[in-house]
Amino acid sequence: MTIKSNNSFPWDIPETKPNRQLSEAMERLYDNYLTPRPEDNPLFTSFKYTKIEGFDYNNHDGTVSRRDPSKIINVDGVYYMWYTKRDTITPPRGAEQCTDKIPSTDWDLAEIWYATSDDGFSWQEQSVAITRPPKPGLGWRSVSTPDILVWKGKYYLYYQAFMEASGLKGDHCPVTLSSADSPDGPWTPCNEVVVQNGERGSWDQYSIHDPYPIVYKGKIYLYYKAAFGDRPDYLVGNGLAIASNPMGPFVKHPLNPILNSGHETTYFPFKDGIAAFAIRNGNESNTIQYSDDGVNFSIASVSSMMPVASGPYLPDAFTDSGFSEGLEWGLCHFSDKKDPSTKHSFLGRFDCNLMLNGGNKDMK
Ligand code: AAL
Repeated sequence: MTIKSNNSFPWDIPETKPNRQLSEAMERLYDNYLTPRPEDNPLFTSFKYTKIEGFDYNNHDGTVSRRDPSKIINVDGVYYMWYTKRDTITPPRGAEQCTDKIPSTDWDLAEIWYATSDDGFSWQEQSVAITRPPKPGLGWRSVSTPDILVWKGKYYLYYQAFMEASGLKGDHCPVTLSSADSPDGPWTPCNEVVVQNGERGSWDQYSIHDPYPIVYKGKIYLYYKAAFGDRPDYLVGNGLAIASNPMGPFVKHPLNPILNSGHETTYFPFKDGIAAFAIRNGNESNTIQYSDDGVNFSIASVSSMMPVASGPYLPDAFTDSGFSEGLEWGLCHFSDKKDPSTKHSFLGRFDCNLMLNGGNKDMK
């Protein structure tokens, strides 16, 4: 007798294990056969990448960089996105050779700019949104890696505020914010640290990177990345800090780190929980994870070629609707090997199928 597996396998499998020796693969199949196949798994997807139009990418000498795009929002039919832009007299030359004009890293001596689009494929760079304040202002050396929060009709940009050249001691920085009444600005800096580095000896003592706010359970859930030790490519983790208003106080979750892997942060409301990309670093890199409480994540699927430093378009990132369908596209880092001018820019749009009822998940 065979039973219809609920995984719509192309073939039925016997209800009970045959009483003969099985290969390890067939043992695993029986042990996990209720686990959905990737193609049927709502939190599995592959990714497709498309070069975006509109930015001037003739930057063969690395003096200009665009990177670390924010989440994308849509206001009155226009898509908005903020990102790190560096435009310096030389390419990055490392901590030993950097000066007040020569950057140490790709995100040193940077500002935060924004761009708009009608279709998500062709973008128009608008202007600078956040400039560096004069020394010793917060972020005087560099402001980078922004993300957006829309809260009670106002707009908030959270970003890394460097008080020294990245790389001098490490990639050390806290997070601050600027606010505006319109996505086109003008932006007013709060001139305070809103997510503090951890105390001495804590996992997030050196850097609070990639601030990523969404609204969940009536509060602001701000996810971030930090590195155990002081090298950003060392053992990294993601943390969570929760606040009742954009200026904080942001209270770090006692279970931090809440992801044991992952570099830049990408989280999205999914069903009544929160899903996450773990990319680039760690034992669980290249996984898509899910939590039903925004804190305790487990691996939902293993993927590949995941978007690096992605800024997804999430229509319900701030609606706190209690039930979300998922994610379909966004922007990310994407260098075209054939085109050296893309080395310091994100040119990529990613498309995926992380929609709850999105059908076959294997992007053709
Ligand atoms: C990015 C992010 C943070 C780091 C650097 C710029 O990919 O992880 O922003 O500081 O790299």
